[in-house]
Amino acid sequence: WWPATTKQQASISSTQIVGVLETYLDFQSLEKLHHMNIWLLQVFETQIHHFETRQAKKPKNSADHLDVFVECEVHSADVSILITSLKRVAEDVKTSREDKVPWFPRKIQDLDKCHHLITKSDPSLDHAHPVNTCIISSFHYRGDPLPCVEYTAQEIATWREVYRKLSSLYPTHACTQYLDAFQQLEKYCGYQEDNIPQLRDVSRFLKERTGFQLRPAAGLLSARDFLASLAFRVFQSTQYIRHFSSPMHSPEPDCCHELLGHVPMLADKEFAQFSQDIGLASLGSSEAEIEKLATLYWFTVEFGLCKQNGSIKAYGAGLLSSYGELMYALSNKPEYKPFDPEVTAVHPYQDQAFQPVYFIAENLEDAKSKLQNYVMKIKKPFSLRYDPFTSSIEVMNAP
Ligand code: HBI
Ligand code: NLE
Ligand code: FE
Repeated sequence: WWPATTKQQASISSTQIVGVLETYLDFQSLEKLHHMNIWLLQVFETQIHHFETRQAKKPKNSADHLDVFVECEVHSADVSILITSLKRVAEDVKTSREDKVPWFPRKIQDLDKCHHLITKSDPSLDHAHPVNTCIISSFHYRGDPLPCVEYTAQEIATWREVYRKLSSLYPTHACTQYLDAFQQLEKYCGYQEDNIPQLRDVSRFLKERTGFQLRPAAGLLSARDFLASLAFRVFQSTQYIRHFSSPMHSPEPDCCHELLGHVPMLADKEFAQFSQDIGLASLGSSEAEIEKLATLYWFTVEFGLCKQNGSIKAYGAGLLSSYGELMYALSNKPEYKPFDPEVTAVHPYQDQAFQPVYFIAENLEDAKSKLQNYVMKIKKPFSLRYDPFTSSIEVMNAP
């Protein structure tokens, strides 16, 4: 990882990155450079091209102050994620690309470039987070068959516990769309307490229902990459399971969350369209817009509630895969607000424990049309249309 301890400045121009490490050229800085090179190699499949030290323009405390310039090339798809990463650790990040449109996938094959992982915690140190025991899924290319996993007896035991507890709650807590699909999945897709369904089978099932397909993801992806894939009706799904010590809640996605939370809802036509609409809105959007869309996604697809026959039901995947939070969300203890994209998109959320507030939609159709109204107002210098025949994006009035 790019060293977080040194004060840094960086300026970025199109495909060229110049990092200025405000430090002396000593063993420590060489070490840091080495780390940076590994980071660039692993995350961006690139390396440092040019390395140079210069007399600092604005020496601060020390006379022999040096700036270290680092140059490398990255794919244009990676520029915005690199900027975001740099902003986390650098004092000052300047870029000449801020006003330009960030790269986005235009055809489904381009999703091979949408795999940037973000790390929230060290899973080996924190048992609340799922342990990624499989390195499979890290380099999956479109067209590869989805990998099948042989889960251990302990992993199946975790699944069994999660499955049993949750399926006892669904009849009273889940929305009807969920219940319908869940029944189908039990009938046709191997959903049962002693079997963790394989992504391959589930993907085939979804494809027939709504055209959605699964793609294996190695972990939590950047919001930009994750949302972009939704534009193509591709859902990036983890394949490993949560730690056995916390079956009732995991702060990060795992296969229980994907299979029990997301998959049944993605089998619903209305919901599939809603998901794709958020994805389409994210393409070429600014960082600030992505943040709002990710928040909307959070309070709907992940933690959404809706009215149904005079009561409140869950349709959010983060609720439908967590016994603890599903109980809590419908317990009347948390705060409830009506779903309104303008309000919801800027509402703060937290991703480590239960939500303090949930947004209630009138119904899925209403949520969908409210969202469509919202995304129409996002300013972009072009308009987009998804062509389902070629699985590609048509861009109109391109700059
Ligand atoms: N990555 N693999 C994966 N699964 C998710 O559900 C997910 C993600 N990245 C971001 C994300 N969800 C959301 O929190 C929004 O930021 C889009
Ligand atoms: N809290 C959810 C669960 O335990 O399944 C996962 C949420 C992922 C965003
Ligand atoms: Fe999720």
